[in-house]
Amino acid sequence: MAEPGKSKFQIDLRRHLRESDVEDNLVHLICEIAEASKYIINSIRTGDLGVAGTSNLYGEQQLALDVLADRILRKRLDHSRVVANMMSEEEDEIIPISPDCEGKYSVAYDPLDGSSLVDVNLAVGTIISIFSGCDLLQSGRNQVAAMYILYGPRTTLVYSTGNGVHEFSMNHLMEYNLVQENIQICPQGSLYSPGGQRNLYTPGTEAFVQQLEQRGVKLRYSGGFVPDINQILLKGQGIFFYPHLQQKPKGKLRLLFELSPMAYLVEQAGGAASTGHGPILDLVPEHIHERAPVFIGSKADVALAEKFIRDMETKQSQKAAAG
Ligand code: AFP
Repeated sequence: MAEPGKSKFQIDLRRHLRESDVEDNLVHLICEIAEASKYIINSIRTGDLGVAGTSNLYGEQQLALDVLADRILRKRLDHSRVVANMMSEEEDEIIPISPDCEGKYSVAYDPLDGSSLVDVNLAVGTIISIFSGCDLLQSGRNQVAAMYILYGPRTTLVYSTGNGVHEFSMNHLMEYNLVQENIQICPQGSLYSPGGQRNLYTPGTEAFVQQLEQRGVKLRYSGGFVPDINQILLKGQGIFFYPHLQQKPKGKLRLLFELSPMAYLVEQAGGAASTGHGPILDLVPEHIHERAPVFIGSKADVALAEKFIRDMETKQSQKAAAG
């Protein structure tokens, strides 16, 4: 990718997209989102950490930063001229921008995932899922791109348009320059990120975690989906899970805004993303705020989680049948 004698690290985001033959309107859209992140960074660094006095559809109190980040992204997408529909985790309904779908894209986004971590100075991120045309209620396998921006000690951007996963870092001029291309995840890892409450795990998940611990796998969990997934991508190994819990069969994370885009990126990097029973990307959302359980990361670890869950469910149904 880099010209002879020119370090690939001087390749900025727009050039990388163009040299990867990404369609012009999609190049423009991804670069507009990257531009918006510069204003979101500023709001994180200097913004009001208080509450906005409103709550989202989930009844979760919206922080001023949630609302601010949402407004920044909405304005950019609205004025981009290439968006047909958009949907924010912070909003109740799909926001129509243009009735003309031809050559346009629809975007589902979580403007500031993990925002409650900002006031304890932990890393947070923006998650983006992009479909071609007007329809957002599609299987995640139909995404044409997914990306996230991670606001941590460094601000980094990771994207895929279906030809590998590539990481960029923001420099002192607030430009995103290429750090690495074609990130790959090994089949088995040595770290795990267990979300939710362990005492509410179902027997299959509990048995899977005990096996990880017996194998000496290390626990690494920040409480932020973006940094926790970024860790697995950049270390090239590991598994994150926010499983189905007793009385919460769907877990916590949202399919459209969080799971589908991250599953797209992780599968592009050679990993896997499952509900515990099958691929996340095969799910077709019935409504925009659908949740799903998730096991995502190193392929063999995800397959092992599915096996523990399947075997335990078989045992339980046999026990029930035997009365
Ligand atoms: P918020 O966006 O409400 O802070 O939640 C963040 C999140 O959706 C995701 O980023 C984390 O992986 C998950 O919640 C952590 O949930 P627990 O705090 O229940 O472990």
